[in-house]
Amino acid sequence: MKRFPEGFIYGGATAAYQCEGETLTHGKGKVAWDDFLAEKGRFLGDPASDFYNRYGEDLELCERFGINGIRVSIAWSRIFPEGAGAVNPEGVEFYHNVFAECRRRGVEPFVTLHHFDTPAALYDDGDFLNRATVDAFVEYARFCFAEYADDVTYWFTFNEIWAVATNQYIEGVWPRGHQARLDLAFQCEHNMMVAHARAVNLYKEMGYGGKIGIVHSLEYKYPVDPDSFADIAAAKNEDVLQNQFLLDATFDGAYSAESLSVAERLCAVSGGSLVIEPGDMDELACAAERNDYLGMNYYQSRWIRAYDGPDVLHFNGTGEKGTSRFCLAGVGERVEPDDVPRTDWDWLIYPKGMYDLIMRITMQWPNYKAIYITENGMGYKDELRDGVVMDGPRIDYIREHLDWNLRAQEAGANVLGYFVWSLMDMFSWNNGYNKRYGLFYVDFETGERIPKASAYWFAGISARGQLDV
Ligand code: BGP
Repeated sequence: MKRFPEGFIYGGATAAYQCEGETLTHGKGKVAWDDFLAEKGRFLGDPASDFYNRYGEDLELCERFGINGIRVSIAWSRIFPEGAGAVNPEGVEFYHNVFAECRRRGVEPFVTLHHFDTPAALYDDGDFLNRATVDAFVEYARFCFAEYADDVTYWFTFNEIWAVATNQYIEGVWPRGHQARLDLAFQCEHNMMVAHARAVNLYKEMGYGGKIGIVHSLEYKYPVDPDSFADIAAAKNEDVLQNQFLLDATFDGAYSAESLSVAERLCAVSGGSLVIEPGDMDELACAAERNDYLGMNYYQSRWIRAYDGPDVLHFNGTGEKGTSRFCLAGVGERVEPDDVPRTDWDWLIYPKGMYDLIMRITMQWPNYKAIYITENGMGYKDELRDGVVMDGPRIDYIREHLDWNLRAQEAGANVLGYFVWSLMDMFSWNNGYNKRYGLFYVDFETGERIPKASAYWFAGISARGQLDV
C-alpha cells in the first residue's frame, strides 16, 4: 500500500483541438490541421468530443469521479483568429465560462497556452521557424495572463516542443511533412524555448500571483548494447534531440557543451546550422530561475543502436502492430526489445522509464522545484459492450506507472500531481478516433459519455489517496 502526498492532483488531461470541436465556428480562426486533415481525407477535428458544448458535463464527471485537476489548453485562434490583432470576444468568454465551471466543481484548471495549434495565419508563414511567431506568441500570452489572471493559477506555456519538432521536421507526419530535417528540428526547439522563456519572464515581471512552467515529452533512451560506445552515442543523439537540449534550456538557461556539440553535428547532417540570436540566452537564463515546475508527459522509452544506412521512417498511424520503423542517418535506429510489451501503435510499455527520467531530473537538474506528470496513458481500441467498457490493460498501465511514480517520490523526488491522458476519448493527431485514451468513453456520433472501468478504478485511488499494488 503506497500513499500519495497530501494535496496530490489526480488529474485528467485534454487539449483544445482534440476535444473542443466547433473548429471554424463562434469566431475561431483556422489552424493548419483544418485543411491538412480535410486534404488527406481523414478524420476531422469536428465535432471531436464536443467539449465546447459539453464541458459542463465533463467537469461534473470530474467532480463525481474524484478528478481534482484538469489540463485544458486555450485555442490561440479562438482568442486571436489571425494569430494577432483583432480579438474574438466569444472565444475569450468561452474560457471564462470553462474556468468558472472548474471552480464550481472543485476542479483545478492547469492551462496550456499552446498545444500544437498555431493559428494558420502564422503557421503558413513558417510557424516557430519564423521569429515573428515568437513575438506573436508572447503577445497572445500577455493577453491571456491579464484576461484570466483571476481564473488561472497554474500555467504552462507549451505542450511538447519535441513533438512539434519531430512530427513537423523529422517524421513528417504533421503539416507540412518535412522529413529528416534535423537542422529545422533544433531551430524549432530553440525558437520555441525562447518564446517560452519570454512568456515566463513576462508573467513574473508583471507580478501575477500564479505559477508557470512548461510541458516536455520525455522518453528515456537506452543503448541497445550498454557496452557498445557506438550504441551509447546513438542513444545520446536521440536523448539530446528529445530531452537534454530542452531540459538544459529549461533548467540551466544555457545549452551544455554536450548538447551543443550533438546539435551542431546533427544540424550539419541536414546541411544547416543552429541560429541563436542576440539576447536569446539572456531570456533563457532568466526564465530558468523563474519556472515553478516541469510538466512531464511520459508514454514510453526507447532502445537505440548505431545506424549508418539511409533514412527509413514509417509511422504506425493505424494501430497495426509492428508497422513502425525509425532509422535516421547520423542519429540511430530504434529497436523494440522482445521482452518489452507494446501497444497496437508500437508504443513500448515501460513504466520504469518514468522513474528513471524523474530520478535523472532530480540528479542532473536539482533546481527543478517540482514535477507534474502532465500526461500518461494508454491508447487502446476500447469497445463498448452492453453499455460497459472493460479497459483492464489501461488500468494495469496506469497502476504500474503510478507505482514507479510513487517509488520516485519515496526516493525524494517532488511530484505534485498526475494527469491521465486523456480525461475523455478524443481525437488523436495521427490516428483519428479509433485510438482511445479516455477514462470516459465518448460516443462520437451522439457525444454521450460513459465511464470506463478505469474511471471507477481511478476514482478509488483518488478517494483513498493510495495505490494498492
Ligand atoms: C501527446 C500529446 C497529446 C496526445 C498524446 C497521445 O504527445 O500531447 O495531445 O495526442 O500524445 O498521442 P497520440 O494521440 O498520437 O497517440
